[in-house]
Amino acid sequence: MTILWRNARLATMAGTSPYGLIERGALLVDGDALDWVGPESALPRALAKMVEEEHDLGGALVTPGLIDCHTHLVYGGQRAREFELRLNGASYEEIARAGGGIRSTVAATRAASDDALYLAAAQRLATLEREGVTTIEIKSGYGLTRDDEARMLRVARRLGEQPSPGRPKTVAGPLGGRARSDRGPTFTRAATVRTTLVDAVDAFCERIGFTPAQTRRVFAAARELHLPVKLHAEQLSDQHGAALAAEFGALSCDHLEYLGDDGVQAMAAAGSVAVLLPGAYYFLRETRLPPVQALRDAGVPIAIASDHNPGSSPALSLLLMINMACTLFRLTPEEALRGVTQHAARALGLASTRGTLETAKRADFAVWALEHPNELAYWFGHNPCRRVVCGGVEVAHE
Ligand code: DI6
Ligand code: FE
Repeated sequence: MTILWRNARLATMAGTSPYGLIERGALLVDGDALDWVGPESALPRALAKMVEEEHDLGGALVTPGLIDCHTHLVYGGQRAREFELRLNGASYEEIARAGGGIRSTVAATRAASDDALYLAAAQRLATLEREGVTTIEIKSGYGLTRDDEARMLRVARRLGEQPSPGRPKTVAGPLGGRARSDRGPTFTRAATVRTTLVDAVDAFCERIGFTPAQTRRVFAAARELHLPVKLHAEQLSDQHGAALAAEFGALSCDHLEYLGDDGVQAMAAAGSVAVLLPGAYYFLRETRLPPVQALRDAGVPIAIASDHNPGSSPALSLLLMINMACTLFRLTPEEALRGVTQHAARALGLASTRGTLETAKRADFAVWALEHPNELAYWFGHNPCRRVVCGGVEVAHE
């Protein structure tokens, strides 16, 4: 089926012009891919003849489908009580050390059935999708035994591959098999057994997570399995995790509030993406800002994600993260939008097929009741997304 989506203002996010804007643009979709992208007037006659269905978008803004490149969408329970404790004076790290925090989510996740995990995550996913998200990464890491990690990963795969009726075509991005606490060796075996469930390996390198030495062991195991790595690095302290991850050619290093200049340079040399997570910064009431200007100066691509998780970022709006990346981290609206499209795709190792509107990439895009892409950073608490197309198929929303 060849479908023409025409009369749109396209923010392709390709090339170097602002937002890759194309006025009165058109997208020709063949199956799940973009067959042609450009100004409507330039559509070659031979291609125009092949059009079987046509949609006039009435001048609406179209962007690539948004990509949430760092989430922990699958877990049991929630941690509102912990939020209360923090507001009564306890710190995030204190709660973790006292056996709450991450460990309480591990217990709730182990206790939940597969279906309960699936249903809760599917609802969260539907919320993200309604804002134009077409690709997400889901990390495991709340199982911490071989079987429980595999269970989380199977639920994540099911979210991507078996959409429920009426909610067609959700695409799950790479799953981060991810590890935490002092259980590195256990996790490593889990990854070994279940490589078909894992697209990348992540770890939480922190005083309350893996030590750098344990992280190195996890990464060494990932390398043997030819799996790319990424890292929760320098969120609460500088463990020089980003430099370690860069040694392994990390796809991305995420959080980075405490990243030092050595880390910035190592990431630049390795080509790693800096994934900034304003939801976690905000929800933990962090005051130390990630070194945005140093990352820019070094030419490190910056992505933005929700980090959706029950402890440090129960956020289910990538649009709000775009706004917060601008207000809290001082990204420009264009940088923030590249952060959830082009650079987010790169953080997942999917830059060749997703993240921009270009010929031969996947037909993933969102239609907005907006005039200009800078409005995606401007409004907050408002969802101007009108239509979502994922893999060439329009996603129906109730
Ligand atoms: N990812 C993590 O592993 C921690 N923060 C983050 O961004 C822990 C999340 C949690 O508290 O459950
Ligand atoms: Fe995270």
